[in-house]
Amino acid sequence: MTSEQTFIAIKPDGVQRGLVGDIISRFEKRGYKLVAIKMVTPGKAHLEKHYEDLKDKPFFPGLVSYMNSGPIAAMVWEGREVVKVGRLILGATNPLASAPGTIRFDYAIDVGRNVCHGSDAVDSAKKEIKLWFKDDEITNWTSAQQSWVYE
Ligand code: DAT
Ligand code: MG
Repeated sequence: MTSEQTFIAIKPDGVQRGLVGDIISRFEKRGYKLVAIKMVTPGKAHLEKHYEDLKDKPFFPGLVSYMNSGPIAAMVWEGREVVKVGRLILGATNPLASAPGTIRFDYAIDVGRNVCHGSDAVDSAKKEIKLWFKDDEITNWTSAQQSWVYE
């Protein structure tokens, strides 16, 4: 089975609004496998590093302070094409442009309160997983569902 991993985070607004269970459930029900999860408030420097590609954007300071405003549920999900599909489950960056049925359509309005993060490519997923998790925090397990999800 070809497989990959992605970094998915429920931002402070998603945690405060009680959306952790629903967001996890959407990935679980699709058949993806949760291989790492923790609640974390990693601080400004870590968040600036996470979003370093956006450091010149006018919204960068507000983005970092919003991300620093409470705990984040950080996760690694594994499965076939999970990077691309993870982004589809999340929906478009701007919730007002996102498709019905996506997390950002169902639970968000403003782009600056869009509830969740997902890696945008296999390479950035690898970088983000390394930034947010130590190697020994990522589990290696076979789901009992595996042969019911994959041929
Ligand atoms: P995504 O989170 O979909 O990967 P991104 O990497 O372009 O989007 O931006 C990171 C986050 O920054 C995004 O989730 C919300 C915030 N953001 C992006 N564009 C914004 C804007 N025009 N105004 C305010 N916040 C913005
Ligand atoms: Mg991004």
